[in-house]
Order: sequence, then structure tokens, then C-alpha cells
Amino acid sequence: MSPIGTIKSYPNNPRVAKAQIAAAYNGLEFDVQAFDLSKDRSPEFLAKFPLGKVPVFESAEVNLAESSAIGYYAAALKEDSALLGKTAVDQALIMQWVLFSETEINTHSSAWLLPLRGIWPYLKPNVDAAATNYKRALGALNTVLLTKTYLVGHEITYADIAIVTSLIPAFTHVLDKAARAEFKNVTRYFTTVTAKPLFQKYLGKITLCETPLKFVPAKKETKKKEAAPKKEAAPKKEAAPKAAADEEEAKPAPKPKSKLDLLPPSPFIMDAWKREYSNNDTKDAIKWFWEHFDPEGYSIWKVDYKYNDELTLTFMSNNLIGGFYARLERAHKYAFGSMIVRGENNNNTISGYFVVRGQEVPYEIYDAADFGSYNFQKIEPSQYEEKKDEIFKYFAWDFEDCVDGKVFK
Ligand SMILES: N[C@@H](CCC(=O)N[C@@H](CS)C(=O)NCC(=O)O)C(=O)O
Repeated sequence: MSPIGTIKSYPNNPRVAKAQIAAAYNGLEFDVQAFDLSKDRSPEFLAKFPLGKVPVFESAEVNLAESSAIGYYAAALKEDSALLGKTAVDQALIMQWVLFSETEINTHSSAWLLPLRGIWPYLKPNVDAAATNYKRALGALNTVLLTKTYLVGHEITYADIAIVTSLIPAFTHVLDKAARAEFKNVTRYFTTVTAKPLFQKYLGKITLCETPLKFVPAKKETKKKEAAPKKEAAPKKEAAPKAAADEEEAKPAPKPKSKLDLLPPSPFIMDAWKREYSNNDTKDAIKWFWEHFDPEGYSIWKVDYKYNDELTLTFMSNNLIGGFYARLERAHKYAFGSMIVRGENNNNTISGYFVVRGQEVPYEIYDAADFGSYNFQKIEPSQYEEKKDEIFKYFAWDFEDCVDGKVFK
């Protein structure tokens, strides 16, 4: 079967999945082409699609923007498609839910989640209002779904495809178990519909949110310290950490005493390592590291971002690292980390290594709002030898595909 036309978008966009699922229910498919918002918005593209947003659809017959219209087109291509309802009542109800998915779900979902993900600026009253509005919509949906398996009639329609795909960002990033219990009819509906083969085919495995994303404002001092070295400027060129904070900076709030201060003293001095790393070539610094490292007083962790498949532009991925570090204010004394962005726009990952005081991920790290988005895997001393080369490469940003990164000191 030849595709009905081409959709352009960045990868893993639920708005694209919406159109693909609608097409698949009618035995149709799209050709999907990767689109890089940072460089593909050519004058020709903007002449066809003046809003300049994706997804867009192109075919010999029509050019369309707005994902709901693209999905609708695929649903309407088959005469009498069950997706669009047989009666005027069902057709109107389906339109009601498609509009609801855009105005009451997608709009509030973006305003709630994009600031938490570091993609939009964070303004607390706006984010709080978006969360409230979103939950109001979810509450209404929950009431309707008390007595229904599907939104219109007794089988899947385009209403379900539009609503379920619009729910994905919140179900994966902020609606944890407790929140899902509040909206249990919506949760049952979401899990039932996403388990259907054609949904699974285009949505892949959906991991429901365990720890909701939270925002903790960056402190002035942290922002200054986190200034990232460019790829060309090796991390070692950064200034050594200062012993005392600048007088001009705001005084941090009194810090709670850390359990880590009660650990037996360690011969490995974190500040000495940071100075060594900052002032020397990483090849030399790493020798110092292994000569002085104390595996009883400290531990080493491989860190991977959990949602690498959702990353888009590499500069945004690097901003996420900055956002994570900004929330580790209390960990500076006890941790060192180097996290890098590897790959290219729309196909990149965030990963790195952390060295931390003690044998567990300490409170100073796991309490950070973004901690839930990262997987921390401990490297046992028996694995050090085998991992030495990789650890060096992460500290030195010495990977062919390394595009950017940030060092936590
Ligand atoms: N209602 C539109 C929303 C499209 C949209 O917001 N696209 C975003 C990416 S998900 C975009 O292209 N943003 C780029 C920009 O705002 O310039 C749809 O469903 O297609």
C-alpha cells in the first residue's frame, strides 16, 4: 500500500501518532519525514505552512497543518469509516471530543509540562493555573468515563484517538500513582486504549509516571557556577571552584546538616579533585583521580536520562542538564558530575557519570525535582577497571558524537 502523503515532524510526537493511528484503523499509512525545527523552516516551507509549526502534511491532494485535521483526513478517506460516526449525533460528539483534546487537554498540558521540562520559561502562577485547568478537564472526562468504555458508541472512534494521544505527556510526566487514583476512570480508559495493537504500534511502550516532574528555582549562585564550557573549550578550562562565595551573591538559606558530614573521614578530598580537574588536562587529572579515589568513602554512578527518546534539539537537551544541576544546590560539597549530550538534533541522549560521597545516592541529590528523570546506576569497585576508559571519556567529553555538556562541580 502506498502512503497517503508525507507528515513532517520531530520524532516521537504524539500528535503524529494520532494521525498514524487514525490512518491505520482505515488500513492506510503515512510516510513520516524527520523535520528539524531549528533549521528546516525554509522560505518554501513557510510559504506552504505560514504558522511554521509541526506536524504538517503534504500530498498531491492537500497540504495540511494541525494534527487533528491531518488525522481527520486519514479517518475520512475511507467512506463510512466507523472512526467518524454514522449519525449526526455521533459525528458532533466526536468533534466535541477532538476540540476538547486540543483546547482543554493539549493547551493546558503544554502550559503545565513544557516549563517543567525546561522547554518554556517557568512562571509559577501560569504553571499552577495550567495544572488546575488540566485537572478540571480530567475531572470532567473522569465523570463521563464512569459508565463508558469508549467516548462515542461502543467501539474506537477518532474521539478516543485524539483524547488518548493528548493524555500521553501528563500520564508519563506528572500524573503519578496517587494522581491516577484520583482519575481512575480516565486511567482505566487510557491503559485499555493504549494497549490496543494499533495504538501500541505507533505509541510504543508507555511508561506511566512514577515521580512527577517538579520545578525548583535555580539560585543565582548556582546559575553562575553551572556556566557550561563549549565542546571546543575542554571542561578543564573552567575556573577552579572558589573557596568562598562572592560577596555580591545572595546568601544561601541556612543548610540543614547533612548525614554525609557524619561519615568517617575520607582521604579523597572532593575539592582537591575539582581543582585538579579544573586546572589540568583531563588525561593528567584522571591519573590523579584514580591514585587518590577512595571507594569506601565515595561511590561512582553512571547516570542516564530516562526519556532520551523524547529529546529533540540538542541545545534543549543541554538545558535539561542545566535544569537538573540547578536543583542540586546542596550537593556541591559532596558530588562531582560530568553529563553530556551525544548525537544530533532529534536523535540524542543525555548521559554521564557522578562521583558522590558515601555509598548511596544522597538526599542532596535524590531530593532534586528532576531526580526522577534520571537513572543512577552504581559502578561497583570490581567494575572500575573495565569502566575506566568510559569514565575518562565522560569526564573529558571525548566522544565523537559529543555535542555539548555540563560539569557539576
Ligand atoms: N495544534 C497544533 C500544535 C502544533 C505545535 O504546537 N507544534 C509545536 C511542536 S509540538 C511546534 O512546532 N512549535 C514550534 C513553534 O512554536 O515555533 C497541532 O496539533 O498540530
